[in-house]
Amino acid sequence: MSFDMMSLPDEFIRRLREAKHVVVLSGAGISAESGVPTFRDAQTGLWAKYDPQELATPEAFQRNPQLVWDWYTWRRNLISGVGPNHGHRALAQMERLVPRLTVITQNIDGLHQQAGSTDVIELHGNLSRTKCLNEDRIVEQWEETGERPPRCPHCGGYLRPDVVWFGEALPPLALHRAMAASRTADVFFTVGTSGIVYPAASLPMEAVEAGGMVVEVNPEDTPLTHWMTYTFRGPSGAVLPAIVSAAWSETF
Ligand code: BV8
Repeated sequence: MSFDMMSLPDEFIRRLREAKHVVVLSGAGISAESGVPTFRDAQTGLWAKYDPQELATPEAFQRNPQLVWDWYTWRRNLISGVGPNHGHRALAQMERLVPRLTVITQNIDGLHQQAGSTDVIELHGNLSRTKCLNEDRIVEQWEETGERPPRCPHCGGYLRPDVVWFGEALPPLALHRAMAASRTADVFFTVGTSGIVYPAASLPMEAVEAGGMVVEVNPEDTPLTHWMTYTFRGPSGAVLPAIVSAAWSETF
């Protein structure tokens, strides 16, 4: 699906070109065109009968560690087979065209970094990292005995993915940096997020309060739409490249 560049208001383009600091809050939607199902889309196959919001909790891991471990293994294998899409790459390109661009992502797929973005704040962790449930420290190697979840080589406790589950605190430094970036954003994009999960969904309001221009890139309305200066309805893989072309076409 193409996106009509002509529908980009001149005022939007002017403020984007003049921006000293652009901030992007991304959600699962930006990875949809890479083939990664969004967090709230119906899950496929074996996992269709599970609610991701139920599985992504310490309680679920406590109750059935093997089920939760297997769910994340399925997701890790799915992510290992995909790459960044035009939306991720447009943000990596925009980073080279503005003085400073910070990507704050709720995603755990590492696709922004693969696309070339260098200032990425991972609010909810990263599925490529594994940590010990007891010691809460990253474990890079362990003995594969076939037991699922595998055991920590230091203490024998269960290993778990290094992601933030519902009811768990976000990494304090990541949240602090995300709040600080949002308060200094001249332009704040939300891209591909349903705006349901907190405290991530509170970040656009930080930008609004600080006088930033807030822009939603999403195919449908969300609870954040109300706050937006501009909303561009379409897939991020089409909208973001159109924005970069419209704002910096003379550089191509
Ligand atoms: C916490 C990692 C406290 C795991 C995830 C108020 C304040 C604080 C907390 C709360 C609060 N109110 C409620 C809470 C509790 C809870 C919460 O927010 N619940 C919600 C459901 C109401 N928050 C928490 O528990 C957080 N922890 O606050 O702890 C605390 C403090 C101190 C000490 C102890 C505790 C932790 C939240 C993190 C949870 N972990 N992920 C994993 O991935 O398995 S969140 C999960 O949802 C994913 O990370 C996902 O990214 C995130 C948000 O979803 P979206 O990214 O928006 O994805 P979604 O599918 O919903 O939407 C996709 C969008 O894309 C759609 O709009 C769609 O239209 C669009 N789209 C589709 N195709 C495209 C597209 N867009 C563009 N292009 C396309 N092609």
